[in-house]
Amino acid sequence: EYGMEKPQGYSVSFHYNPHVEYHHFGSSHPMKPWRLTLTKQLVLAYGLEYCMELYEPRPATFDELAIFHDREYLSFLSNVTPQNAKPDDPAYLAFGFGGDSNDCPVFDGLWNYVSIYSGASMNAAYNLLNKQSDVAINWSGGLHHAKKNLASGFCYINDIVLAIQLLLTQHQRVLYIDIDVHHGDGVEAAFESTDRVFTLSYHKFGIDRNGYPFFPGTGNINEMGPINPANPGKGHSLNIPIDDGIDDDQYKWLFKIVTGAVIDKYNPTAIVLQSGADSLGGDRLGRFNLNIKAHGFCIETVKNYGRPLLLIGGGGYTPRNVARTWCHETAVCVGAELHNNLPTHIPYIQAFQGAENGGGILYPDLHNTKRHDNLNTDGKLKKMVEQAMENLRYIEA
Ligand code: ZLS
Ligand code: CA
Ligand code: ZN
Repeated sequence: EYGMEKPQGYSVSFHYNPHVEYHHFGSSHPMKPWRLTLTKQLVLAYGLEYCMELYEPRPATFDELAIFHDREYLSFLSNVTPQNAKPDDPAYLAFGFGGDSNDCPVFDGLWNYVSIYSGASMNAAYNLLNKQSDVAINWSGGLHHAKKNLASGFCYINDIVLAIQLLLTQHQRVLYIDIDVHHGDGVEAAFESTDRVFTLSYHKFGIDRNGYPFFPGTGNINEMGPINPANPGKGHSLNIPIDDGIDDDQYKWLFKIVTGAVIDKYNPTAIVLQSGADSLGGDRLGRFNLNIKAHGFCIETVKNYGRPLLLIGGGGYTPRNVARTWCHETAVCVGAELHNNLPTHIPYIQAFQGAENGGGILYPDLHNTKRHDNLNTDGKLKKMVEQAMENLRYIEA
């Protein structure tokens, strides 16, 4: 049945509804669902579909989304269109749409878009629950900023929270790890009152020269969930604030030591990993300086713990490198090594060719696209790790 051997009893599933690709936030908006087309083309060109089970999930329903989100918010989201939107309607701004930044525009097919990516994360979670797969992947999800009644930072529905809620029906402790360059604030907030979910986010944190904090402005090392003696969720969030320009070796060291300590101490029975690709060097919005293989090292490290793993996308604003990274990480999951020369028969091969687009290879050196000096010294990172270890004291043995 399969073109390649897969390890006995180890299975990876890929949850993808291609209709997600055809949605547009607007021409100047950095979030490009089209990056998912590029990702899929690379995955298929390398033949990775023969190493995993493919699923085409249905969109989530209103009632499924209401397990986390407020119904009033969902009613608004499911009815608003570019034609009927009234930007002066108080509900419009109160629910996070439009505004000065216009991070969350109302676009054609918005409801369709959010139900498709959410349906895929939920389908992936069910696959883990049914033990149909050991690793379930949804690159279209990972929208970690959405709150129960608020759109924020390009995120309208929090598919991660919905998937974790499903995992909680069978798992006593779920670990959420977030390597997107932005703080995973929506997931952290959703589970701030429970000790059954531990959230761990690595992100850029700090005030820019222009006086604005890097979005969303939260996630300092001392933010660990409301420290109220009556809150069982106290101390069950760990934030790792990082400065501009962190390099491969520093990030790998930090990720391995901190994530390892959390997994050893919390001992989760399922893990959800948000793999936002905006932590790569050369990202349009990001500030870090990671190469593809250093980003993939995080996925490999987590996968090697052998717990049921839900792997989801997130940010990523230089589409050709998002596609390269998520293709590489799909290969990491199935245990395949990919040759550096891209297969020549890929549709959209031009997107990867030419010196400025990575020269037709899978692993271009993204340090070449460096735009941010490294402000992280080894000394500062060591201090932060010490603080992080202290923050784990609320986890009960
Ligand atoms: O984590 O930084 C912001 C908000 C503002 C409001 C004030 N003005 C002056 C600056 C922007 C504070 N928003 C961020 C959101 C980043 C969301 C990341 C999502 C995720 O990766 C998960 C998927 C932000 N950064 C960049 C932009 N917004 C942005 C850049 C360019 C544009 C075009 C479209 C829209 C308006 C012009 C836009 C937003
Ligand atoms: Ca993060
Ligand atoms: Zn991001």
